[in-house]
Formats: sequence, C-alpha cells, structure tokens
Amino acid sequence: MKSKKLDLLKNYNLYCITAENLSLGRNNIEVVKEMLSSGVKIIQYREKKKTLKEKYKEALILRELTLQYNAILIVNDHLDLAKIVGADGVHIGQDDYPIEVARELLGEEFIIGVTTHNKEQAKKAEKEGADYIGLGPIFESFTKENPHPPIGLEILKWATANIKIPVVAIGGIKENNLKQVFENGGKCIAMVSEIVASADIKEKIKNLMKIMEVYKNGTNNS
Ligand code: TZP
Ligand code: MG
Repeated sequence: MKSKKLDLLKNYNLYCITAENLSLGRNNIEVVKEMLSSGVKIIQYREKKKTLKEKYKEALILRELTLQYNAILIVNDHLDLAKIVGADGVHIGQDDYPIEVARELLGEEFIIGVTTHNKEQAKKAEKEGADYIGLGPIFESFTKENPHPPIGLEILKWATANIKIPVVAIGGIKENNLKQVFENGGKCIAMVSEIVASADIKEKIKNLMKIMEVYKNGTNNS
C-alpha cells in the first residue's frame, strides 16, 4: 500500500541513489546489493548515460532485488520504465513531464517524487499532488551535471515545518554534515556520492545509520 511505503520517507531513513560513474568500478547492481544488505529500504535508480534497453535490463534486476529485501524502488526520469518494471515510484525534475501527466499515466498508487529548489516549487509540487519532494542541493554537490547552486539549511527547516508531504533532503550530504541536516528538520536523507563512492559501502552505511539512530530515538543531547 502506498501509505505504508510513504511512511519510509516520513521516518528517519536513508534514500540511496545509484551513480555508476562514481561507483569505483562497481556496477549499479553490485552497489545496490551492498545498499540493500546494509538495511537500506529506499533505492532510486538514476542512470543518465545508458541506452533504454540497458536501463530496462538493469531496472528489472533492481526491481527483483528490492522486492527480495522489502525495499522500495523509485526510477528517476522515466515514467515508462518505472511502469514497465513495476517500480513503486518515479522521481521527476522541474523540466520533466508535469505531475498531472505522470499521475494520469501511473495512477494513484504510484509514488511520485519531484525535485524542488525553493519554497515556490515545493508548495507547487505539494499542491499538484506530488507524494514527496526532493529538496536541494542543500550543500554544494558535484554529482549532477549543471548543478543548481546550494540552497542551504534554512529552507530545509522551513520545508519540514510547512510542507505536509515528506521532504527528502539531497545534495552534498555527507557523514560529516549529516547532523546539521537532522538538526534542521531533515528526516529522509538522499545521498549519492557519499555512499556509491565509498570503498566500503557497508561500513559507510553502518556509520550513517549510527548517526541517524541517535535522532530516531530522540536521545541526542549534544
Ligand atoms: N539532485 C539534487 S542534488 C543531486 C541530485 C540528484 C545530486 C546529489 O548527489 P550527492 O553526491 O549526494 O551530492
Ligand atoms: Mg530528471
């Protein structure tokens, strides 16, 4: 059920996104296996360079794997691919198809996430029926081509207090600034390079989860 899946985005959680070019020679499948076996429950398949056929094959495997681990799979950009492989959701940007078009094609049960960079976009996405927003880049990020300038933590604080759908913080988030993100309202945290470019992905996720647990249990007194 969609609401159960969305609970994952409302609670403290890591939202892991693929980036094969940054994965130190490992392929997306290997990397996602590491993520899932470390307990990650939200995977986004983001792949900008491969052919549709290659993306299809990869996404099918990721669908199987995520189901095995009871994790959700969100496909970046491609509404058709998301639907074909039976993903749980799709993530679209400001220059992709409008939300209403995605909703019409994919139906009410599908999770639709939308990238936002400011308050207006966040409010608009909520109003138009997005299920969650990605908000960022919070810090400077070198992962995306033509990155948007960093938007900072204040807007994250604003969004988590004023936007009713889940807010996924993204962009430049690392082990060493994760606390700041939690302290400014962040709950669901998306990361690309910090995880895929780690030599030891399991160890990295373990460390990130350890930091998150402190906030989850409300025992942070620092
Ligand atoms: N959208 C906004 S920033 C970003 C995306 C996909 C990339 C984030 O990557 P990283 O490596 O976690 O900074
Ligand atoms: Mg996009």
